Amino acid sequence: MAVFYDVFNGDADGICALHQLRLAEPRASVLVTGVKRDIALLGRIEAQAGDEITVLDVSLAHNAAALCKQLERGASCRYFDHHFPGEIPAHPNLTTFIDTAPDVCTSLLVDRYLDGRQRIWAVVAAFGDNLATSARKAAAVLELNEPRLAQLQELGECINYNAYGDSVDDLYYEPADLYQTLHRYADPFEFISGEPVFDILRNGCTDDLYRAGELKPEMETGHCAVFVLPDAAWSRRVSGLFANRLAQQHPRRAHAVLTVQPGGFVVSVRAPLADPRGADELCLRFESGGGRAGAAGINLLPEPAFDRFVAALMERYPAE
Ligand SMILES: [Mn+2]
Repeated sequence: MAVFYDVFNGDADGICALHQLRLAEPRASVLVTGVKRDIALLGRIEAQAGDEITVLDVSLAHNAAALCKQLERGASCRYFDHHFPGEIPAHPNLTTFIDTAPDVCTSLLVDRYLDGRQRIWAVVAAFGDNLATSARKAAAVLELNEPRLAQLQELGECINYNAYGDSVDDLYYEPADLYQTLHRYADPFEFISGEPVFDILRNGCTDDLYRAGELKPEMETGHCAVFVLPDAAWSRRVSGLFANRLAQQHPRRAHAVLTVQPGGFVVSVRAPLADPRGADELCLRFESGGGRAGAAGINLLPEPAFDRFVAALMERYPAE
């Protein structure tokens, strides 16, 4: 019997993309996911002829070799993503929905595919990916009032928050479990008002953001700022959301949030929201760097490279 594999990023965009798709096309499937940083997900499966793989919100560039193996074995694959794909393999069993425009996320691509049938979850995801303008645009037809939109934003942020960590040990919930809990709710407002998992995430998020908010920037100009978080589980959980919050508070400034880890730092970069460009270029100048124009990162910046990174950030986002 054919097996369905759902391979998705463990962040809000990945989870909401799959949620939309499986609300529209219910199907028992094998779930393959992990923390946000776990992106080499396709290598974890061995699909056979006739099996169907759906991939959501993980870069094809990091999965191309594994994807080709699955296709050669006779599996078929639908691939939805908004990260830089590298060269897209040409294969009759591969269908791609890839768009790297800075104002789309994978859930908005799935929304396009579904003609907006589960739109509200694309709104949640876009808020989670810090694409508030796109989220509001997508939400227009839903005619939600401002407090409701704010609730969806908080939900997106809380789901997203749960994906950040070095491993699932840092997280409140394994992303596959969070997806399964969420998937019982077609209506996000019921999840918000009735699901204890949401309260736990919201409280965790508030506590971690409070701690991060106590930190002073390591470096700050009118155009960029650097924050360094200590080597702790709460730092790893909150680093992405903290970076997004900084971007919202200072839309003309670029931000780098560095989290200390043995040997160096994990780096999250956010380009200025007012002109979301350059984060990927900056990070690609360092080994293990990658991402999108508006949001990018470096998996391990060695400690001696700290000054070089700060200089590169200031050079990319100079004071006029
Ligand atoms: Mn995404």
